[in-house]
Amino acid sequence: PGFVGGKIGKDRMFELMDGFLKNDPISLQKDILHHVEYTVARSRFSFDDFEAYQALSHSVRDRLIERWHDTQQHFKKKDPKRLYFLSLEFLMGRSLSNSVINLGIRDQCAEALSQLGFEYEVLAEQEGDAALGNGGLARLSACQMDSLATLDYPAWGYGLRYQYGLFRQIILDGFQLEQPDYWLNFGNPWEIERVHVSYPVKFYGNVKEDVVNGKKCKVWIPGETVEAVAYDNPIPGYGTRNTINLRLWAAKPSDGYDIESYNTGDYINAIVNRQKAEIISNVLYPDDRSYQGKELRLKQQYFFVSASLQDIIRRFKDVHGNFDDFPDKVALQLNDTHPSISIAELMRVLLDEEHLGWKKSWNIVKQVFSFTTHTVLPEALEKVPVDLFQNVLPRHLEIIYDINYAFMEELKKKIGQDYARLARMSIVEEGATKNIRVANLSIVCSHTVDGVSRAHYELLKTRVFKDFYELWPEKFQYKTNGVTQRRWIVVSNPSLCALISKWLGTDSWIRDIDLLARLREYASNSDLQKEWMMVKKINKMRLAEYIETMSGVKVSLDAMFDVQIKRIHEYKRQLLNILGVIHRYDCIKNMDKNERKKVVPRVCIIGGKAPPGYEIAKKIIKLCHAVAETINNDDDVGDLLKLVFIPDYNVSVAELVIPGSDLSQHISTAGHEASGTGSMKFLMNGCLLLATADGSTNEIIEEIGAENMFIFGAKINEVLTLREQDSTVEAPLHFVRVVRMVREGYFGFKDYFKSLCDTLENGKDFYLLGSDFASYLEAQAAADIAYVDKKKWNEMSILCTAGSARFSSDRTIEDYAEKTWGIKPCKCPF
Ligand code: T68
Repeated sequence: PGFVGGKIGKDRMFELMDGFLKNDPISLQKDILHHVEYTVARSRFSFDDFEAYQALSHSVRDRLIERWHDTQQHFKKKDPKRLYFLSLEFLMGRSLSNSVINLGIRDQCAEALSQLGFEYEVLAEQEGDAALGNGGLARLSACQMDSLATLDYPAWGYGLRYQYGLFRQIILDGFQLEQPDYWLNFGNPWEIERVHVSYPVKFYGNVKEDVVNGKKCKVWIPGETVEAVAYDNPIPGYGTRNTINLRLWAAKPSDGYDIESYNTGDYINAIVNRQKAEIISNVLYPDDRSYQGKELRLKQQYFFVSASLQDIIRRFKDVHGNFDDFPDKVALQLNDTHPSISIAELMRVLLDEEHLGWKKSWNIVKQVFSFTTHTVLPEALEKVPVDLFQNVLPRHLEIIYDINYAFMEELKKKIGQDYARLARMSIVEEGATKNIRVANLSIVCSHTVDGVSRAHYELLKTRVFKDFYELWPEKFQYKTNGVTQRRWIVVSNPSLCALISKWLGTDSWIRDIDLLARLREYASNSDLQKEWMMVKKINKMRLAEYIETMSGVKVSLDAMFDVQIKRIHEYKRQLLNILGVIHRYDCIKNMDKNERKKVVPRVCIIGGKAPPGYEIAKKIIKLCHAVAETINNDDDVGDLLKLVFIPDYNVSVAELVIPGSDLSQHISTAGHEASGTGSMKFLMNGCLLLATADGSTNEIIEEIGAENMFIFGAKINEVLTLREQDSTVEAPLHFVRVVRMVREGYFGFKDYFKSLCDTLENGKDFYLLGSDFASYLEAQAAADIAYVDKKKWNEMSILCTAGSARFSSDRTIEDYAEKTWGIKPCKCPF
């Protein structure tokens, strides 16, 4: 469509608008003051930091909107194949700093503000953290959106606009308490409400037979309808005009809702009932990896999937007369199984609404979906009880049964009467309660199944999805995860960013990460090393101040900052870390004065949220606090050892902590972390890794070299055997001793920690802390030795950054675009 601007014409319109917004400091200043007065509605002579943040954000938002419009117009004109990234979780964190960096207006904003008497950094700190996700999976989605925009791919993200994000973690007497995160309280300048983009989403009811055009078909008569309203979040690329969209859906009562109550005159109750519709998008489920049987969770999944597909199909039909081209124009990416009902939903739309018939519909469906799985734990695979499905989505259940029937028939032809294998592969799990296995549905109906690291892929092939791999080996691939260097170096570590650009003589690495490898040449250059160390020191100072504010503990900058930040889970083994700290403490206590002089001082930092219902994880947090209380108040130990827990870990906290770390721990029991992406952020920031050979670590070893890391512990293929031996092999004495200290109440709370100790002893040590303990301590000792040799340490640190290029999400996304989605860049002209 051409220009629709009324009678005045395009040129006059531009004149009136004064062209595009300008990015010099004066123009920015004018815009900021304009927004202070007319958007924030404060006097331009009196506004505070938060109001200045709001006005600045709106000024940045205006610029995002211009680019967003141009990009969408361009996509529309070119009509390329588009990727739709479906994810129930996005951990975006803050948007201001990221946006100004990607728009290339950071310095201009800072200058504009400073003349107005404000400091850019202070304003950036005013922003809350958008935490619409749990952990790795959700932050990965955010990093991938940044790469999709930067690399000019015609892509959109779809998700849910939760009113409550991931709970806030409060620590009271060392115990975790959860508080609601009502993140929208202070407004959200980064979203655009689209009151006119809304779709009805149906639930419950029953299915009837009907005849359309002389052909039998099914009609779903819903029992409830809820309206999905779009909120658009512009995602700007770096060094490009392209700005893509993250469309999040909010639930609103539908107009047709409960008409009967109105008619019966029960006006107040009718309104109250209407309001209940909003519950669907109220709250993000904290990941306890067991949503089985939760009706609201299923409704959330279907709600966002149904609205997204209606939107996608409408956009497609605007341009295309029939569905033949659909697979050439649309790629649908399933971020884990959470959006997988979209398979049945697309099938339903094509069958029941477009009347394309089974064969044609199925032929389309199986060409458009790709599925990425993020877990190795079989118990984390989603299942939905058939009864629940039947009640909430009766027509979808029928369709899934039909898909399964066809699949089982095909399978029998291939493998014969191997009933055990047929039962394992069936989408429907038979048993006391019948379940839909969502992963099986996703594999059967997707053209590609991706793992998130090579090790993960091997486990998928040989264990988790072995039956499916043997049937369709060509479907299985992997794309090792990556993180965006824009957020994790440029935004969060500006000093390092400047240093890298200075030594490379260019800042092109921000878009072309492979250039980082050239730092290797200078790894032993003493000038670079000096500057490198200075940058680390500045970041450690910032972190030390934060630690003191949050926990009251003063830490020495000469100490090695040793960090483990991630969700708390037994398999991630924060407990191993704490037991290691206890061992270190115990050793120091038993040293004489001279021996103590040789100890490398450490600040051990742990942070992360435990799922609210996960008792053992919560006990680990409490243990950390109890041990910290003892160590940090022991004058005997002083600066030689500190243990601190950083509360309410989130994206913004990570941005502060990672640049200030010397060493970071990624110590999951081998074979349990599908990939891990925290390690990549530390690596980029020149922080050394102490890690097990799990998930993506194996690939990091290939890039950095084991000699520049501290690798320990059992390998993936040793874990099963070790587990069988566990009850017969004695745990090392050091291990027995530290566990006994906890068990016998050295740190207090003896009764409370009993069940935690029980997970480690008497053959129950499932995550193999005992059998990995000795080699863990060796790796820690090696880190101490390396830290003393500053030259060596700096060289290793530089080599970490230099070797991190492979772990940019730019590489991951290019791989997906080419091998899984079949999409090409579509660059909006400047
Ligand atoms: C993580 N998974 C993996 N899941 O644990 C991690 N799960 O190894 C990997 O690097 C990362 O995904 C990215 O691929 C998760 O974060 C969840 O958060 C989750 C949420 C709901 C239900 C199940």
